[in-house]
Amino acid sequence: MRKKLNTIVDGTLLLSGNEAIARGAWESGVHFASAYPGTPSTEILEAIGDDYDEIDAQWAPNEKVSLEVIAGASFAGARVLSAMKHVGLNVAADPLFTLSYIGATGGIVIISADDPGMHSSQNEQDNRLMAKAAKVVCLEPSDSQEAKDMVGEALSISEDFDTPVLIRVTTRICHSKSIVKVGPRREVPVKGYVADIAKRVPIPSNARKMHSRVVKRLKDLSAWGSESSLNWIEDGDRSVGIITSGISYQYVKEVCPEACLLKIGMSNPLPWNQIEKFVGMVDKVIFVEEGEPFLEERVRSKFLIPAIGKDIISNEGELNPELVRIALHPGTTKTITFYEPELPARPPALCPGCPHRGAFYCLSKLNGSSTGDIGCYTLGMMPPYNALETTVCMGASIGVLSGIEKAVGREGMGKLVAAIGESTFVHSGITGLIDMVYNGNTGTVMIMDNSLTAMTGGQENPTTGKNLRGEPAPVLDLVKIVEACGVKYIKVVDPHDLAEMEKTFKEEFERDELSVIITRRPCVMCYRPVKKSVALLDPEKCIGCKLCMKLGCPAISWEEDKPDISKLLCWPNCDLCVQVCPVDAISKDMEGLE
Ligand SMILES: Cc1ncc(C[n+]2csc(CCOP(=O)(O)OP(=O)(O)O)c2C)c(N)n1
Repeated sequence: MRKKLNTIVDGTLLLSGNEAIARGAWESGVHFASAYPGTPSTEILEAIGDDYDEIDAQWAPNEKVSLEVIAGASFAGARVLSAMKHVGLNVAADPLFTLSYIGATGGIVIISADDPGMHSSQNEQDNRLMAKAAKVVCLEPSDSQEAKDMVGEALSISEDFDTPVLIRVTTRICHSKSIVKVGPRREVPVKGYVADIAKRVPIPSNARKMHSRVVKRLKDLSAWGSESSLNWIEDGDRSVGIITSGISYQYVKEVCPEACLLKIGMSNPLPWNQIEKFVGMVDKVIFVEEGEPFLEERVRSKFLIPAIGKDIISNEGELNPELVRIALHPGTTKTITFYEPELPARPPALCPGCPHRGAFYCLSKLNGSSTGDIGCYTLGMMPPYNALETTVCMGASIGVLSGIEKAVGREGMGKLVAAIGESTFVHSGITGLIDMVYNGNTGTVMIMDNSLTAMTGGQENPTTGKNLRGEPAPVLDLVKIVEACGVKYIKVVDPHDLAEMEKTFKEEFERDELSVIITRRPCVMCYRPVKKSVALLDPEKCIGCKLCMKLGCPAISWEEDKPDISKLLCWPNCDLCVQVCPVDAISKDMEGLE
């Protein structure tokens, strides 16, 4: 459990955007929240779980389910919040697009945490476009204060206009801290469930009416937005007017504090009357926006004005004040230099003692490999293993493996298995496995169960026996689930038992039927043994064969002609190097270090 929030000084708190969103949910009477972890959104639900007991909060197995459960709670008149990273909204897109038609009984706020610059994501995706496609309101905060306030605004809009509201934040907003004025919780009674078939069952005859209502809703919202304090004009030198939103607003303010600008807080639907007023005020418009030319394309398609945007600001990566300064004042020579310390390049690596290491070591030793998924084990792609060859999206490893088999047959597939973590398997791997059973595939799926959603920082999931708040929860039995999918050959193996792991792969490569290997050992970062036993090298016995280097363990480095094992990095309960050394030169000091 985290500590409770820092004490309020004069009614303020220093909060990250994520903590501010959690606070906003609490202050505005949210009753129920659900999320699936994903950077940079994860801390929103963690903060609710840690600090706000009045909100019933829970992890969902995936984002689609998260949105569906909050939809249900909204139908019953509760105020609700669902949070996810940008790619999570793709998973939740199916309910989102229809929920837009159905609307909200209790206010619905959905947080999409986008990741420009791909600090920890597989793509850059500007979910303002998703909001537009789904025809839902999109709000864009530019600091923690707005992030908090916009949750309350979003819930009111949602209830007043009968629509889900998306709050689109970005990594920089989620993780930076700024001062936030806070207030008490406002209790909002749950309205209660009242059946309304015409409103909530979009068979075509109902859905057509719903669609007309949505079109009108967008028009009404646009008119409302022009009067709302969500969007504002700051007057200045009118030879150039800047239209901006989100974090870009802060960069503009830093670089041109006196600029004439239009700050868009509601980017879907756009406040057209206000925009018309603004473009009429200025000689030329510059769009400063991170990501896609969302504001630019829409405004330019409506008003024939001299304007520039993406021709001077890239749609790749994150913006920063320096990039904005160069774009707005190209002639200036004074550059702000941030002295970045020169750090040695450090490729990502599985942690010392990581349970995934044994599996990838054996796979690569046998010249096998895997179609991969998204989790810590994606690092199986790195040398020295080179044992993971594809990653598409969460859950795709299994479908990709079966597709390869369909294309080139069992022979052509060779020693390829699907590698997927237990959280990802529950998220969206199960259906791929069912597809394999149903369609007669013969490959091997390896579920790498480290009893935690490790990559996002160690969240609980339905297999771990604990809920969001760390309280006991029923354990989803992976073996029984896999069995129930129709798989006959299932083996649970400790990936740190290298002999057994190798034997298991060999057996499954030979087997002409679908099988599942569950590699089971807890994540070392989250389940730390008390005693820290360390590996010791006997230099007299070492023959310099470098087999231990093949483990790719960060604790082992090569020094001239012998390995060096760092006592600091060497991990308790791991003896992989002891197992691979052919001459017993490595032993484990089980007495451990203090
Ligand atoms: C649709 C989607 N939601 C969330 C994420 C964030 N994310 C990346 S990996 C991962 C799960 C990792 O857990 P697990 O599969 O158990 O593997 P581990 O990291 O524990 O080895 C999550 C939630 C994502 N990339 N895509």
